[in-house]
Amino acid sequence: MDIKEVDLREMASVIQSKVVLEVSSQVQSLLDSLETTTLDIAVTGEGGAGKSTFINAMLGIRDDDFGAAKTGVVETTASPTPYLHPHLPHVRLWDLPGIGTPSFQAKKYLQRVRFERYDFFIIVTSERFRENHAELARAVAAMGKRFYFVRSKVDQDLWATQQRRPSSFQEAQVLQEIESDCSRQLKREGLENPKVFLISSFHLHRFDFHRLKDTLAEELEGHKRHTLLLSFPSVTAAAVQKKKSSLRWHIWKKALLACFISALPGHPFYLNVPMLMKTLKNYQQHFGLDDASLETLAATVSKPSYELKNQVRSKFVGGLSEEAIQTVLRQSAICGQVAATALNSQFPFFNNLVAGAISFVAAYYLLHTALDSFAEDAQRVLERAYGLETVVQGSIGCPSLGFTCE
Ligand SMILES: Nc1nc2c(ncn2[C@@H]2O[C@H](COP(=O)(O)OP(=O)(O)OP(=O)(O)O)[C@@H](O)[C@H]2O)c(=O)[nH]1
Ligand SMILES: [Mg+2]
Repeated sequence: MDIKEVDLREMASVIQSKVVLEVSSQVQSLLDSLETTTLDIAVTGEGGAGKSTFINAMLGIRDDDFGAAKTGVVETTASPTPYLHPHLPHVRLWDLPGIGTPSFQAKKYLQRVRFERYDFFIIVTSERFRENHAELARAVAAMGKRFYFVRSKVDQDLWATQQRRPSSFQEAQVLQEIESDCSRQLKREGLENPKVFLISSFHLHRFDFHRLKDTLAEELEGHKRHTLLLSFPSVTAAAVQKKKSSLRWHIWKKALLACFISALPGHPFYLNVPMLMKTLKNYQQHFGLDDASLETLAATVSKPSYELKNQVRSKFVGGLSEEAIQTVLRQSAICGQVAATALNSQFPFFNNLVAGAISFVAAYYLLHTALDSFAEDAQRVLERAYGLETVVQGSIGCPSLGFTCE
């Protein structure tokens, strides 16, 4: 594995002729700003539309987990309530009060829920979009924020339609009808090109969830995009790859920092292993390979959790000891001798830090190898969990209700 050209270029622009301490603090603050980037997502709609269930599904937690949004309750949330992402405390999904009353006034509503704190709004309905939804969307846009429409519970629609017309039932056609109907309603209310996503919170890997995630990521910038890609569950193979690419982008910073810290006066001349261990643990969580995430996924797809856990084969999973990491680092350093030499020739800066440079290469290789193996595991887990359903459309199972909508 070579050190990527793009990484070398970015490193060069940070390092230039600076001294170790300056570079180290610049890289640290780059990473800090990445890790503390906030993402505040407002989820709104009428009472019972499925807002809280959608929030829990996006956070990858079960309705009865600690910290989950309450679902299926009669009374609607009275004031905006934040739900924190289990691994990314700066990501919050806000359950907003319902918008269903006839006297609804969008501007007042937005003032009351403090619209300015949200990055964007998701407007949910489980039926048709109505005047209130359109009015809210217009007011959101007038305040300089983006909005997206989610038509929830489409699994229910499919099932109901199949019961009504079993002989002519075609899933793709029903989905198309729902989508056209939603768009037509919103256009009638004066919204041009509304973005509507069909979702089932019980089957996030189906329908439009991946498209919603891609659209949101495209329309966010820089750190927020990275945060969004990490925070949403990866329910398709393509989503796993996007998450991997987004994490890969920052590996050189982690590796450089680990090597700089170890090269600073007073530090023994080896890598900052605890920092690397923490990074590996974070990767594992981002790919949903930690125990809690695997248990949740197993419960969602009604499979025994050991079936999913058996798909996790990376040697980096499950708290590697410092010693084990050191061994891997030593192996990586040997593999990376050639790259280390190349690195020294590009950055004369490293000449005085030969051991540091080798450490950099070792850390860089370690993180790349770990990321690749986590992504492979995540892909295997998805395949075992959803089978061929990792393709986006098709038949849906409704295990909790004891029937199959095929
Ligand atoms: N079949 C199906 N049912 C869903 C889906 N999403 C939510 N539900 C069900 O719809 C009911 C209401 O869901 P909630 O998430 O509590 O709805 P809400 O919008 O938060 O409701 P309020 O807080 O009362 O406004 C619950 O019984 C959910 O299980 C879905 O995607 N498919
Ligand atoms: Mg609710």
